[in-house]
Amino acid sequence: MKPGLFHERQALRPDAPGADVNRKGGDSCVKRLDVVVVGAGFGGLYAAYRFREMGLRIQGFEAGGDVGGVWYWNRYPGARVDLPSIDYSYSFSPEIEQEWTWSEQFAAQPELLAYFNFVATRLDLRKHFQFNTRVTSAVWDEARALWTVRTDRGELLEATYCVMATGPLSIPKDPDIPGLDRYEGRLLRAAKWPHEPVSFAGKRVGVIGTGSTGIQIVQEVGKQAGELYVFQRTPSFTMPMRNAPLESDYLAEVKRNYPAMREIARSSAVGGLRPQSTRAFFSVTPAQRQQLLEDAWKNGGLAMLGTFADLMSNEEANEHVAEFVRSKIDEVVKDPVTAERLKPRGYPIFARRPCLDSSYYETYNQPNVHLVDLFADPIVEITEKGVRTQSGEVELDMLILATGYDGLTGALLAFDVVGRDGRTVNDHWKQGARSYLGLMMDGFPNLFMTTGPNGPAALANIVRISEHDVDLIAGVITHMDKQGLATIEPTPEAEKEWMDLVYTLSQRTLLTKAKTWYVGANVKDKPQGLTLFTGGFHKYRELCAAAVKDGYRGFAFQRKKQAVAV
Ligand code: NA7
Repeated sequence: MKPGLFHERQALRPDAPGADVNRKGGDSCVKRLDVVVVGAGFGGLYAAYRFREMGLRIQGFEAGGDVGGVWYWNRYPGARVDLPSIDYSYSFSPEIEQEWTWSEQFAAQPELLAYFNFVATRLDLRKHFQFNTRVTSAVWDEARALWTVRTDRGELLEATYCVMATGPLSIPKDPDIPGLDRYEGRLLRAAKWPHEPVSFAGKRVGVIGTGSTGIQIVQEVGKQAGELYVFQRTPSFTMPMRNAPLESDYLAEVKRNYPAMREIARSSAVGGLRPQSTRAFFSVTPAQRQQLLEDAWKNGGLAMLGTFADLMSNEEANEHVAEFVRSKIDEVVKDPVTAERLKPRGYPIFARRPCLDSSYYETYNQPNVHLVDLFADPIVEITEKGVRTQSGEVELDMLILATGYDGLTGALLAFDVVGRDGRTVNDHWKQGARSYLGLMMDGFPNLFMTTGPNGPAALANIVRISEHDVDLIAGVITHMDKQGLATIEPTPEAEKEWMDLVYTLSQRTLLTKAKTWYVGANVKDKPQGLTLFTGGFHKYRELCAAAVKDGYRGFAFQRKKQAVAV
């Protein structure tokens, strides 16, 4: 690895950002850094690596006990990524690409966590993080142009830059159902799963939630539980994953071709290798359409999304595809009443994150698995013994919550982030999350987000977005150092223009037509609206690159002052 860009020069400068200083007063010792990184998932780990290679003094904080982000927490049975493993991995290190070998097309959580551990160990990244630590506040110090950061362990740090690599899905959400704290059986949360194995054998188990997480849990726990009760409110569309082991010949070819494959991924709308179509749904005959959908169903994964170009813009085309999936439910599920209840209706397919399964619908043919349709029979309360719906109480030994996340904005709103003039992110986002390029907010100098709201997060490969965002931030920091600049932030006009673009593009897609975490519909009192850039990852990259090339268009800088008081 190359020595860092700033390393030698700054190491000689005692007043350089990054030098430890002792300050007199209330806080006896304040650690002075260049960058505080929050989160040790894909974004945070890469940020630590990249900034260290630049010679920056960094400190990372992570609430979990180790690296991995969502894959550290989500240890529930059946947890698995829904993108091909070879796509869902870092591209920044050819060494890692060559040394790591994926075993399955869609890796399960233990393998994903092993990957994180491998990367962290191989690049010696753990030393930059303090684990089991939550940042509780980050406050901008206008006079000294730096962030003061506090943690729940009582630390106080000062840093020129803050990078919030907090991820779009890191604040799990309990259901708003009365009585949850009364339940005396074993309560399990998908997003905070125990580290030791959980046995369901002979147990009466309930699962609330049938998004990606609930579906993965149901098909796995259904095999083991004595009785499984699935409490379903909105049914999801799910398609066959068709997971398979990766053959060594194929892997060897992948390893030979990684650079080209990554370039294709970076140039695509989804930041991945999934083929996309330019064909409009009604441009081919009904028989051809049917054949294309059948082929995609057989191929598995998200192939269905790549069958036609207009599935997310043409409601009629979308409904045809939805009906195709409903017909598949009829083919698999033997009981017609259950089949009917499992069929999603009233929102476009793919407007909620499409789920991938291996035996979800088949699970309902098992005599021990019971679907509770909460539209017909809503939950009234959780009792000491189980779940009471309108029709009666279901007694349960274990209750699993797979009820989703306060997505995109939850993590940054969970602690106090205070920018210029005492303005908080809560204030700034009162009417909905705002940002410029999904990366920065007006009034919050030197504070960056990776995979932030109003970027393409959730709609494209999160690893590609994370790498892109960290590289861009690294470029900004290098530029500022060279130019002697102290602060960067977006102008209000640039932020407004970006938000107008995000809104205009969102009106062209059907993504706004379902009640999902994408639009904030799953969190009470959350401002509603699609805070995602729907123009595609390739366009997002182009727009970011153009802004940088154009002299950091849309950003305002301030020069370093002569003397900085300590
Ligand atoms: P999701 O997709 O947000 O799913 C959460 C599920 O929990 C969904 O079925 C909800 O039904 C259900 N839910 C939430 N609150 C309740 C209450 N009060 N009663 C009954 N059911 C409830 O989260 P996931 O964790 O599955 O997936 C998140 C992302 O991870 C996914 O998009 C992929 O990117 C991977 P509702 O829809 O609100 O009727």
